[in-house]
Amino acid sequence: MSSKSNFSFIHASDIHLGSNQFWNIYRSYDFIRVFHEILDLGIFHQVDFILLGGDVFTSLEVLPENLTKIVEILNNFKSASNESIPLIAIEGNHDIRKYSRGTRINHGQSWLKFLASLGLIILLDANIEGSPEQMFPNYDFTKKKGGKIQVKSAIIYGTRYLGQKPEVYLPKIKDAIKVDDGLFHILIQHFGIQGQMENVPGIDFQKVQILKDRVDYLALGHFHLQFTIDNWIFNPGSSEAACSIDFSYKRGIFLVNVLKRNKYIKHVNPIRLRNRKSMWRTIYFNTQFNDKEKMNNFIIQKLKNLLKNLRDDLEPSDPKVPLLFLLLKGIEPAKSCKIDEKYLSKILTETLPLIGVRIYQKFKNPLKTIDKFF
Ligand SMILES: [Mn+2]
Repeated sequence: MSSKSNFSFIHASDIHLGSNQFWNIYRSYDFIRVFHEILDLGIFHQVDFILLGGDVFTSLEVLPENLTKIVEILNNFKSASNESIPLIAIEGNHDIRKYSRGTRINHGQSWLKFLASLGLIILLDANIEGSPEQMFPNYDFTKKKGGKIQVKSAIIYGTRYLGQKPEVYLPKIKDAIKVDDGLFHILIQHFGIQGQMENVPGIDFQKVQILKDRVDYLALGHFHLQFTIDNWIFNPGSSEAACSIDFSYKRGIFLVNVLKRNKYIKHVNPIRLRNRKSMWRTIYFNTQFNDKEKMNNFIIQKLKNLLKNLRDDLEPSDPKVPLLFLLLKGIEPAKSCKIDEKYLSKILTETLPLIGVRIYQKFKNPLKTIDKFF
């Protein structure tokens, strides 16, 4: 068995680099740290390549300090791996998204193109409107462009995010993928499958199945919840919790080993990443507060007690230092005692071994209840 026909790779997605989640400095670094961890895992497992299924960046707006760190990490990875582990990416909807207006702009810019121009990643994209023969040109290392690349006996095809109706392109993609070349076919796409996440639209599985005889491993990104279908479709989920709900999802990366016997056999192992710890706590107000200081002290004392087992000897950059989601329930404080979430979160973070506090107010207003009654 020649080693050329066996290979391994990591499949990650939805890294959301550049996120300034909750305007928290430690959170913004968490996304970069986890990306670093993925690259380290690539070196540790000596994989042949790493796939990034889109949403590598959270938006076009990235602070210079963060981009500097990302480029530094990629340069270090390049030398630590002796330039032997290509990072192969596609653009997701977030990579081309302008955060401040929340709308997509179609100027074709992305930080992934910038990283590709520096030779730090391989960015795949297809001539989606071209004929099947023109659709996936081989990656050109001088132009830093192309739709497919071969690594060992794997051939990786990729396109950018295809919009809300990617299924219209699937028959064309199928026709463009070569049959019977003896290679293991990977297709990277940024879309979800209908039914894998509640209330989130995706493509109908039946429509994706036309790719089945051309693609051995469909590498997806987009849905932040991890899923696999029929040992054929793989979605690792977001690598850090990119929004509040993500904290509750199963997420991570896949480490894939492919062996060539008379056909290809793949072993896909999910790996969990060292994510930021988070916790939910609830405090009930049994009386109506009308003194702000008393109320704040009540919350602090309650939390000190609820969190007394937390370690206070860790640096906040350590992901074991938690982010707290605080739910306030019970009797709504008096109008004069309105909760200043920003201030309260600040004093709680200064007092307790936490990196930040998100406050949710779910009070019952006794007066309103009576009003309704009459
Ligand atoms: Mn995403």
